[in-house]
Amino acid sequence: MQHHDVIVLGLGSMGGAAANELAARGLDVLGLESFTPGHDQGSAHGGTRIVRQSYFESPEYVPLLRRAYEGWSRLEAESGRDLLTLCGGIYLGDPASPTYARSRAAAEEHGLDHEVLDAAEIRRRFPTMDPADDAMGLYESAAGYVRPEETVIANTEVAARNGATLRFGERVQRWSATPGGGVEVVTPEGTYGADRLVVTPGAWAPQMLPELELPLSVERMVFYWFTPDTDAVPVERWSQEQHPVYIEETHGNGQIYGFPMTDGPAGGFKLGYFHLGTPTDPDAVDRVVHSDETAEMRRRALELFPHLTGPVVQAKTCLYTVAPDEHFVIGTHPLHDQVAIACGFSGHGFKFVPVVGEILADLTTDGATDLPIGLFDPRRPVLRP
Ligand code: PYC
Repeated sequence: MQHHDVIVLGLGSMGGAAANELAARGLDVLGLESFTPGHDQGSAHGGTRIVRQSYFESPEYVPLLRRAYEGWSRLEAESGRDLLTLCGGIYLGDPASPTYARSRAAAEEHGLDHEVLDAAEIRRRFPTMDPADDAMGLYESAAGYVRPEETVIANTEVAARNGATLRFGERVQRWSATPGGGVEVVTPEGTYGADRLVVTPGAWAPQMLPELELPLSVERMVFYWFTPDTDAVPVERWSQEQHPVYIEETHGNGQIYGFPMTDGPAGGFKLGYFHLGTPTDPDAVDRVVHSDETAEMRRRALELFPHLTGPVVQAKTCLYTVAPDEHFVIGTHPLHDQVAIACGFSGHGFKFVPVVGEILADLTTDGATDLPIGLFDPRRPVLRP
């Protein structure tokens, strides 16, 4: 049986980053992945993911975001790939909405560069948008987007260059802790041994960590690319040179998010609901986007973007793995010290990819990390069965 220092189970966004970081630290890494690098069956596809720092989910994420931004620059340099674009971001809604109010609180608490805009100023700066008269926006220039497929490919390429053995198209059937304190992993191709294991299963977390009975909800989400009316608002006002990423909710109308046109007019203007997914089985997802879903998305999008009236260019499904408190699940496995786990990213994890790689490498090599991960404790009460 082959034996490695560490096996990484799942080479998507977080597993790819962990494999990269562990290989860079000189460990003998085996990575196992069911699909191909940059595949579209999980949670790391669709061309763009938001990066932002004024974090309404909790100000506790901000130090990790600062660290992640350093990691994004490092990964770009190591891989030679263009991953991160800072086109600015705005989080808007009625004054009491968490999207606006908590983003502002996080920015103020951490001294992040930001501007507060009222509805008239939002309309003047971003004429694609027609927010409610009482809306307020928190604008930050240090926001934008990253390229998810390219990121996964970048991490796996750099990991392989640093000596990691990466096996794609090989689905893990089961893993177990061995009496000697190591682990064994079984796939249809063989059985592999290692001193340590990193479990980064994405939407397959309930299958790969059944012993923890984590109350995670795997959800089908949809994102859409619509064509704007560029006679009403000129094309350059929709493009990433002049348009920020955005998240909006006003008087409980359902939080939406999206991006400027990042790939020219033919690529469309991408948006989706942040939440409101439907529970699914990751191996039996309805990948068809139905006309009633598209009509509902259009209805909601028009509330903020009255000129988003052209045809749908594309629509795609994607998976979220949602924890009850929507905070990540990262730490040492509660039953096995030699196993580190990361899952439950609840639809907002991608921007953290480089720092999650570091955390998982710390947990693997030292059994602990100096990075602040208390919020993500796999033993926290809300995760208990
Ligand atoms: O993390 O900013 C985010 C995000 C928006 C929609 C889904 N995730």
